[in-house]
Amino acid sequence: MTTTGTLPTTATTSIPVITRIEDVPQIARKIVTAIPGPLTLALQKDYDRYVSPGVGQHEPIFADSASGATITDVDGNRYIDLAAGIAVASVGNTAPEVSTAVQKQAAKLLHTCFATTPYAGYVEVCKKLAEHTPGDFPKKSLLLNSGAEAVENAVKIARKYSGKSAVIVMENAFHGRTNLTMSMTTKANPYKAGFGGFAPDIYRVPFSYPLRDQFGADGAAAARKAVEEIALKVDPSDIAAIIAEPVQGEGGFIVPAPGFLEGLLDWAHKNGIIYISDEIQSGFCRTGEWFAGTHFGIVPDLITTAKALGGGMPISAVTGRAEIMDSVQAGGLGGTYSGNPVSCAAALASIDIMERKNLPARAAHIGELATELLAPLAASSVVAEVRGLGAMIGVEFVRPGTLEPNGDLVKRIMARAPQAGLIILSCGIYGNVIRLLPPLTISDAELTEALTTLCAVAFEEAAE
Ligand code: PLZ
Repeated sequence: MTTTGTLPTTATTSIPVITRIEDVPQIARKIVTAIPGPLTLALQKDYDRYVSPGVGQHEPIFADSASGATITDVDGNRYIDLAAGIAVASVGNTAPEVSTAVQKQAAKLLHTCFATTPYAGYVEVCKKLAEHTPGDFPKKSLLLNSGAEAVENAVKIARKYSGKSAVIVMENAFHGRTNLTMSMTTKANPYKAGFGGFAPDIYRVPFSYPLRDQFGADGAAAARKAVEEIALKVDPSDIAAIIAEPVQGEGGFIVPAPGFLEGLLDWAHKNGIIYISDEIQSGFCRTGEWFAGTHFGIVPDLITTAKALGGGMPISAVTGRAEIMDSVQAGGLGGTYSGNPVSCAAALASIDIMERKNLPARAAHIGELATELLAPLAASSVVAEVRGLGAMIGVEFVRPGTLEPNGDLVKRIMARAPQAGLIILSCGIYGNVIRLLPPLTISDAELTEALTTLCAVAFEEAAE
């Protein structure tokens, strides 16, 4: 049985909506115990005793296995994965080609430290990065382990090349949890509270936020304002780099208005400033292009990547103009484990899947289907906006009929999602955005089941 939505809507047409979770048939999902289940509860006891609470825990679930677009917990409950381990499992969870490549590599060569004894996999990943990242000029790469490390190194390289130190970051940015990248991140809680002193020489200016800023769709005007603020805060001749996520991730899945990034990049280049694009979350096919900046015609000088690159194994990269990358002295960059052979094998297998399955096109399709499926939510008075590029989709919740952020509702939806068989994430400076990052290999049927369920969860929670 389906029930028609009863919430006040801002749209004039009424879309038939399933508003009860139990009315959505479980096909890909399979919830067989109370959530959390008995084995989960037993594990939770040890977790509480032995794991640092600083890590945080979004869901009362312990994963046992994962395949494609589903994750199965230790109690045998199966969830549709709309998080992909924060945009990592873009080629699918435990993709067989990635697992096989990892197993083969693990049996052959686990580690040498690339700087000590190089191996082919690292070089091949750098070649693929040069091919797929934007820009028709010679490019070189440096491989690392995490996103934060990539951002740290991009800043180091920009400083070395330019001989300057100031770094411009965006309001709502997230760049990582190390001292420098935490300092570059906006949100105090949970990322910065109590963790100072922070790194110096970082200046923050507004990012385009079409829903909330005064410039709306006029990205060029938003860029002029940002540039004006930069020049007030620091002399342009002291700036090494400007760094921005082309679509902000943790900050709220914010897609800047057309003209904003272009304006920033143009100003950077006119002032001899290196432009760094942080594509750690938005990169590798997620938005319907290999890299999100391409939607805006952005060709950065340096680009940071991680997450989907490794298909589930830890690896990240800084890729950039050869001239800039060549400015660093030997031994100034890297690390013991950076570009580990097994991670490189995983990255090569992942990139191969992205190429063969044309995952940018798949991401674009997911975006279109998701927009249709989320239309009932978009029309509801508790949602200000459903936005995104390709398969990077945010739903921003507000108090009915206002723009006042509704983080409480998002918390309730998040708490309910596991019982409904969904793995989802929130984001946003006010914690009021549900973000959807499904594996790009998710089937139309799985996506339909997941988003119909999500709408039902949101409607049930909003009606309370
Ligand atoms: N830059 C744009 O999205 C990681 C982390 C969320 P690491 N984002 C998800 C969390 O709770 O820690 C991220 C990102 C962008 C940098 C990073 C940092 O990447 O691999 O987590 O270090």
